[in-house]
Amino acid sequence: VTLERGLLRALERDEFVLHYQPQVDLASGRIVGLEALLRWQSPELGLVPPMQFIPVAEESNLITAIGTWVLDKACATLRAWRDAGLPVVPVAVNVAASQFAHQDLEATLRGVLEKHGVDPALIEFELTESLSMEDPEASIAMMHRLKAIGIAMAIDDFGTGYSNLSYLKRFPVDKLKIDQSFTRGLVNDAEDRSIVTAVIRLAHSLGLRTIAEGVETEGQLRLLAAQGCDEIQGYYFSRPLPEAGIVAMLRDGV
Ligand code: G
Ligand code: G
Ligand code: MN
Ligand code: NA
Repeated sequence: VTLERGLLRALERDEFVLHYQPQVDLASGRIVGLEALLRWQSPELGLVPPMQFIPVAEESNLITAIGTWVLDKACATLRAWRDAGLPVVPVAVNVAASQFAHQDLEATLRGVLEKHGVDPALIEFELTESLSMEDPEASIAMMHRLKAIGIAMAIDDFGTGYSNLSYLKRFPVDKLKIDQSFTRGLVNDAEDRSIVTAVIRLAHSLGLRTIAEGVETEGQLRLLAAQGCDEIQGYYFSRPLPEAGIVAMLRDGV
């Protein structure tokens, strides 16, 4: 079967799962968010990472249905955690370009939040710069409509797309995610360090929070803390984990 057919069946047979990676506040050391990361548990192929199927889903029109599944699952999980008395934190979901271009996204988001009775402030959308730049005016209008619902918004992989700063000023976003390619070079590459420093200053001067992705070492963490980066995400603290692992962390109040 083709991958596309497999993805359709995966939706029908409920073969997708969400893993969650903690986002940690550098000042308090506490988990202040989770990024939801999609995996496909295929009976034939095993655990398929998103890099192998998201592009296929984007090319077909399956990404909209998959994106809705992700949002629904994240909200259902947040509701279940709240009902279990766990201290919940906001969940960030990745939004694909074609999903974002879809006018139904606003209604889908409203519907899913209402269905599960989830506070909109507990959902964050991660958008890439390139997504936002495909049709900047339409993107800005959509961002404002989504913000009006009450969710948070972050620019993912910041610094790797078109960094059009005049648009960045107009995006109603809350957070910049420093791409892991810059984090990787922090300790040994003076230029990566300069870029990270500049991005943190830029973000703060625009009133935005910063999170560094792909933090793997204590050295990277120390440099980020010294530069005033707000949050970190990466293997240094935790890999993306299945729901049970995250529940244990939330319960222990990490
Ligand atoms: O989870 P991983 O570690 O492998 O993620 C790889 C890529 O897949 C990242 O660029 C991430 O943004 C993307 N990705 C993960 N989950 C989702 C999702 O639910 N929707 C979309 N559109 N992309 C996702
Ligand atoms: O593009 P996006 O930022 O949404 O995707 C995050 C990707 O980065 C996922 O594939 C996730 O598994 C991966 N990731 C998360 N933390 C680390 C890390 O510390 N090191 C590396 N190399 N990858 C990471
Ligand atoms: Mn992301
Ligand atoms: Na990223």
